[in-house]
Amino acid sequence: MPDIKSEILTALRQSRNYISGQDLSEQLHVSRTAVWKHIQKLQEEGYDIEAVPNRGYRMISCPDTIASGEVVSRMTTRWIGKDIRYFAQIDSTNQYIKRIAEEGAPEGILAIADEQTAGRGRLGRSWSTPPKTAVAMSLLLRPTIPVERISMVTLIMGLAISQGCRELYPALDVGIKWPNDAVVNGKKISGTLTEMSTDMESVLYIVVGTGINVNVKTFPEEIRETATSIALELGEDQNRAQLIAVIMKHFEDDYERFLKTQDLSLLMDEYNRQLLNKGRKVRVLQPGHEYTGEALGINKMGDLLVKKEEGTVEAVYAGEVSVRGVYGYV
Ligand code: BT5
Repeated sequence: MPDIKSEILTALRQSRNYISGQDLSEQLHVSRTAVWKHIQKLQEEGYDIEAVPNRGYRMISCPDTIASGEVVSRMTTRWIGKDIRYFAQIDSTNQYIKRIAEEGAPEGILAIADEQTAGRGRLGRSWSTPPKTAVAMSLLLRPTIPVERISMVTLIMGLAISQGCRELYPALDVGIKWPNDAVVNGKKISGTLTEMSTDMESVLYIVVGTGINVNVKTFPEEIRETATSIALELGEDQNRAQLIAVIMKHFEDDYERFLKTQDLSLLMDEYNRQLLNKGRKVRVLQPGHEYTGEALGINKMGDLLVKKEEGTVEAVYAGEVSVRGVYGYV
């Protein structure tokens, strides 16, 4: 449930002109004094809110914060992220969601953090989330689908990130590197790690965790060549809360389409249009079975179809293997 603070932020953002204390107090069912106190708190947090006697309040600018009030006030989803847990610093948002999922937390909860001290990638790799410039977020879902279909959710989040970036930043040339990366100019701006807990053959819960380099300016030595950020590519900082809200809206729509068919048949065309590997040479790094071929696109199971040199087409399953571009990262 949105709290008073995020409702005030939503109202200020929606009105282009001044909104009176009286209107706010009626809209939110609290006293004018309470409205004023919340406005003061927001000003202390860095919101530039003008207060003019007899006219009311007007938001001039807001800080680049992903504290829950700011994100909640921008969310337009139906059920995802209605409960947001914000952390200035945490080990890993995926770990946090796993902890609460084990205690029975319901699906839809979104954890977001300004910094991770032990962020993780796929296959035991690590993920860098420097303070206050990146986004680290994890979503708790409890789908009733077969275990082998869970890896498709990683592709859906990859698609939602690419869609969200395209909607907000038309100048950013973003695409997807199968299965989970969002890539700009051949460098990675985002990755997704989906983890699950199962009981015999059913899924108890899944955690979909995403890291996005939004306003990050420097990277650790070992990823300097392969990582970039939205701000570095566009030349100016971007609002992280707005990006989270827009991605979540796309994810919710895409995920609901996925649940209808339990595969990617309603999403694969759009995914393939944004897939950077398509038509390129890739090297498939499968334990004990490495080969090179041309990536054709995904099928409705989310497998990458790779045409080998001798002409046969292999479907590469997202859960177990990596692919590398032969002439670069993509
Ligand atoms: C991923 O793994 O791309 C999944 C990353 C998921 C991170 C999120 S953050 C919120 C949630 N909480 C967590 O603990 N994790 C999730 P993979 O495809 O394995 O890529 C990992 C590789 O990307 C590393 O080995 C590095 O080479 C590189 N890398 C690490 N940090 C990076 C960054 N910030 N930007 C670009 N590349 C990075």
